[in-house]
Amino acid sequence: MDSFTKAIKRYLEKRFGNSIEDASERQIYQALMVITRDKLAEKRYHYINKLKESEQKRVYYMSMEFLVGKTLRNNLYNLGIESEVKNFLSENGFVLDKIYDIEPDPGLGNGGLGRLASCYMDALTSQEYPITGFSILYEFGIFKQVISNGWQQEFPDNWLDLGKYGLIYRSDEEVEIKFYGETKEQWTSDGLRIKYEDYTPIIAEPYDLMISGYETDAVNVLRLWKSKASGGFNMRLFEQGEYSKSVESKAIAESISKLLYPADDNNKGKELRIKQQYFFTSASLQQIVKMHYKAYNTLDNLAEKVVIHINDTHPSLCIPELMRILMDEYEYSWDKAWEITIKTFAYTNHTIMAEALEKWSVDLFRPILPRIYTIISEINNRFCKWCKDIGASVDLEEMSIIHNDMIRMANLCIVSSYSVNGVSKLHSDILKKDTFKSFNRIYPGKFTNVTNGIAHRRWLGQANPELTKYLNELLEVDFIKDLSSIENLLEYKSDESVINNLENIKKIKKVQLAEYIKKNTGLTVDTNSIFDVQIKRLHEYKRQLLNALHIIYLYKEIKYNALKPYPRTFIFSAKASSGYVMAKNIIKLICSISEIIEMDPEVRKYIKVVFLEDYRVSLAEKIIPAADVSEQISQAGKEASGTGNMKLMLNGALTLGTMDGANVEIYNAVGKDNIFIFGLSSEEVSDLSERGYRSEEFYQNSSVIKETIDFMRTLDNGDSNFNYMADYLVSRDPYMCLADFESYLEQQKLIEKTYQDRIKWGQMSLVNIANSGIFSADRATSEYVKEIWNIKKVK
Ligand code: GL9
Repeated sequence: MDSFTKAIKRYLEKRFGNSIEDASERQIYQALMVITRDKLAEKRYHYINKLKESEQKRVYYMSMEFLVGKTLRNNLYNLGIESEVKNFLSENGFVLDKIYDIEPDPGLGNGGLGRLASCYMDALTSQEYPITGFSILYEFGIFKQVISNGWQQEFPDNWLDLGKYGLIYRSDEEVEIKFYGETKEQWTSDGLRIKYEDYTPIIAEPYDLMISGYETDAVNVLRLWKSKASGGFNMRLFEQGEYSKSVESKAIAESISKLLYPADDNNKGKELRIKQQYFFTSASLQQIVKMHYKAYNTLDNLAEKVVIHINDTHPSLCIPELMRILMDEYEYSWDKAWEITIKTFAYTNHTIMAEALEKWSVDLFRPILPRIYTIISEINNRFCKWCKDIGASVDLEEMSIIHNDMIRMANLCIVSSYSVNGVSKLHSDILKKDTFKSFNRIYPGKFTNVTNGIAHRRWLGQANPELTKYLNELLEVDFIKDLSSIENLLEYKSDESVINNLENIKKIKKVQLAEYIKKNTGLTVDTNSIFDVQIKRLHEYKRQLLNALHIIYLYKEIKYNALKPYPRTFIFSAKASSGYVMAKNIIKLICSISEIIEMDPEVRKYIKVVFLEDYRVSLAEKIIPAADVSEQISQAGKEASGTGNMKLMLNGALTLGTMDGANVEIYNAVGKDNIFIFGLSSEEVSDLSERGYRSEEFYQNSSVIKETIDFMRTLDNGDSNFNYMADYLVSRDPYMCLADFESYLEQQKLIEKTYQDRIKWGQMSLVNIANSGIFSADRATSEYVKEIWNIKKVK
């Protein structure tokens, strides 16, 4: 620790010519980032040597998205030096929390899928498993959201400005990626060779982010690739006076890693996205293979020493890329290369939403990646032939990789991986029984489940230090090390003083959030009210609209039926994909409701609506500990798992949810008396849509629905979209909000009643915290380790 503070002082002197007394907060920030990074790099040196010596198997986790969250606090916490650094800074007149605020929140992901990848990196590192993450160094992460007159606006997020201090540039490990051009077969004295001609080379530059673990010697790495033109700019054009053309190719090359696609559960086949996918998978695969060859002098044992995990289909070009490298660069035959490939890859599916299952048109794909296309096509030919040979009565319409001139990436992943898993029990069952049923028939045992998990060290330990400290003293077990031990809390279920203490901590977190709300929206919220929270991407299937409809119902009842409900604060935070018009309309609707209520003194005594802009990891860390109610109200069958549901439960919020994704497992963990469940089941949803869902019938047949929607129309003032949204609900309602409305309402009433029984609510909350152990990312990753990857800790 002494050496750490000395290093801070030295850095300030050398870098800025400043003593700590004269330093600015910005300088302190930079010093802390750099010194922490270098300390981790030094630790990694010892760790990596042990790893190399042991020659053990490693995992490479491929993901287009890693939503890492702020790194500084996490690293100081994990290194166990947070409180010393805090004291040292405060002795010198600085507040560590203010330094933390300077760090940008790296938004290298859209939502759950990206955050899951980061939770897994953290958990695996804490458990000392050898894992390396690979992704793209996006210059601009997910956009910054600003709400203006209720409408979302997007602004660029230039996170590298201040975020770069956490990265280590490894110029020694650059690689070249080939796009376009042609490949020719050429007979040489060694046999048939593939020759690449007229291709466009792009350079991938590696930047490493150190991933620390809790109380461990392990330090893993997230490697992020940045694109660069090969050889600067075109000198020939430059000399001819074509200055702008000479830099054009450079600009195109560098656009590959320019920005994160802000699409959530929706993947349009865009040229730049194919390039991003191939860019980072090719760079990563080239590096993996090279390192392996250097260590073992052969690639024959690749599958024994390496697992490549594909996080959704976005990195699926890893598969043909490995085939290409093995055949074209290391002279393996097709059969031998294929044998290695299908033992190396494992694939996780994260969604069954049709619009999210990636497909590429052959016409778009082939010119950009001609050799890769040939390989995919050959994989498909052989697969289709194999299906016919085994004589299975199989459905090639469903299974063929290339179908109607589209390449279906999930099919490629299933055919080429030894393991395919879903992310909750329900989701994995749907994959087997429905989405991929034919595959499940021909590949018995290939499909498995690993229910998602969360990094409790961040989502409890760091986000809620008050609760952590209290539980530590009470339970006398190290639940931060092993979350399953948190179940000891159950012993205190009948202890009123414990219930009271938990309630007091919740209150502290609500007061903190109320301050943030005041500062950021100007709204004053009542910290005695129920904090009812829905925070996640804005998507119709997640049904923020159902939540909004309930608020409109309450408004009507307060205004016209003298209802005096227990006070409630409805808190929303969500980004909408920039091209998703309906999602933006739902944000507008929520903001309009908020405004109308705020103008009405009669109503705002009871209910308030807060929309917090720019949802991101660091904002989630503020909202989650303060939540009483966790809204997990997706249409059943649509949310593959959800992970916010787990974070909220861990912090003592009670779930109001449908039987969807991991809600089902939360229900099983806490029992029916400690959760509020409503709505159609996923089978009922399927049946109803097969029979033909007509929302208008629900509108006509239910007086409460009719009255609520009719009332909604009266709120329209021309600038708002109440009429438009009312029409949408009555005429379309694709995710069946109206079908579930009455049962949702019933559970909302039950919540209101239960909340007023403070002991009962406190006990339910306690039971939720105590049963959250199974949702730790340590549990989830241990399942990957044992059931899928078969790797060992680095000793
Ligand atoms: C998602 C699912 O929709 C979630 O239900 C799931 O919890 C996560 C992690 O498995 O994956 N799939 C997906 O495409 N997204 C998910 O959140 N979307 C984003 O990450 C934006």
